[in-house]
Amino acid sequence: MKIAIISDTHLGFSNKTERKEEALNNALNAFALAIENNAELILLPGDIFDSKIPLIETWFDSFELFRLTKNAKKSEVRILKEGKELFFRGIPVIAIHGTHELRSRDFKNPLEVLESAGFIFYIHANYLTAEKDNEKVAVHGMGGVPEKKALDVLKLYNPNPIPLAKNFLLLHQSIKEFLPTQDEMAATISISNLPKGFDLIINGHLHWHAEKAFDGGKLLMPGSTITTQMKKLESEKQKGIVLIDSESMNTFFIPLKNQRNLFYEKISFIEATPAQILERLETKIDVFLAQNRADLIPLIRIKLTGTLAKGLTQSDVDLNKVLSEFQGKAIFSVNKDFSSVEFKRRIQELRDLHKTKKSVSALGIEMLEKNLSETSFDKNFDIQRFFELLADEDIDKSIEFLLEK
Ligand SMILES: [Mn+2]
Repeated sequence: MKIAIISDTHLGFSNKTERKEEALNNALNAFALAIENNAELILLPGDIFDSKIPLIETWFDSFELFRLTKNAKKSEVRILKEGKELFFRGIPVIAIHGTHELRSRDFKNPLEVLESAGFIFYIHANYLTAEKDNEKVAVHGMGGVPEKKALDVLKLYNPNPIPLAKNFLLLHQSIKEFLPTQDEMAATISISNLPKGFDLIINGHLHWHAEKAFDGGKLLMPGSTITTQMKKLESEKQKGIVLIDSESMNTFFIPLKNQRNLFYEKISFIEATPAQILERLETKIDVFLAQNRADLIPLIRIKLTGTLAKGLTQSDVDLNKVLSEFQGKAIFSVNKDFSSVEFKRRIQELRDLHKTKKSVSALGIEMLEKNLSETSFDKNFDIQRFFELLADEDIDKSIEFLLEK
């Protein structure tokens, strides 16, 4: 049986921006690839929609998308639930909801609506079987739940592979090993928590393509069909669909045609001036634009970090000067996160203060000395005398002394 897996199409994503057509276009491309490659069953591990209450326009898009499968040549696969055959037209689609479509039990989620319209089979904490000739594939699934509760829900669901079939499990959660930070809010499920005995565990949610064999199973993340968060990992991998031959269990990744490129770069500076920063930024953007091979303008994400030259703050770096030059040539996400030298030095001074047992006035003179060394006052300036005048609160005389210099 030829099975196509398409994840995280996020219909309705960015629907107020210039990217408003991208989610549908990429999803149409993905479904067309599945049909071209003779998929007999399509699996969707969540986040078909970007929102749990899609706009009418997004519903309209989704109907256009699912008409592709409905009007395709009738698949020879039979879909059964508890031994009873279910009706469908064209190619059957089995889906779980993602975290974007999660609604409480009192409300219908968008996948239940799609199912009611005859476009998909929706599963949550149950399974369906797909059968053809002597082959049987059981598709189990657990829709996306808040990460904090994910491990508990998975344990409660406790899916069991059924005998004499290939067993697939659809999930839509974070998995600790794929995240950069160990955070309870971000993930509770580890690879070791994944149920055993499944031929393939298919996880949506994480938007980059990855496959990993583990003790007792194999994990497949098809990745999304659209870049939503401009993550570094996503800039290194293409968007596409995964095809599986359930007999051999071989998987093939097929990239989407004409997908938008994402370029990602982190640039750090040391005591930089705004001019230096803007020049580097401009050069980098030029390099990225030259690398773009797609017909669509690329996404460019640049993170600027490090320290600024003395006396400067973040607001002195005006990125708009450069970004407006490139208007219409890319979609930018550029952010600056500079810490000032000034702040770092103060912290260092406080640390030093802790270590030494110098008198307050000795420290005061040192600090004044340091500050003055960064100004145009010459070396002959009598710091000691100036400090004592200040310490004596003799402001008039202090100013007089400064003006003399
Ligand atoms: Mn998603």
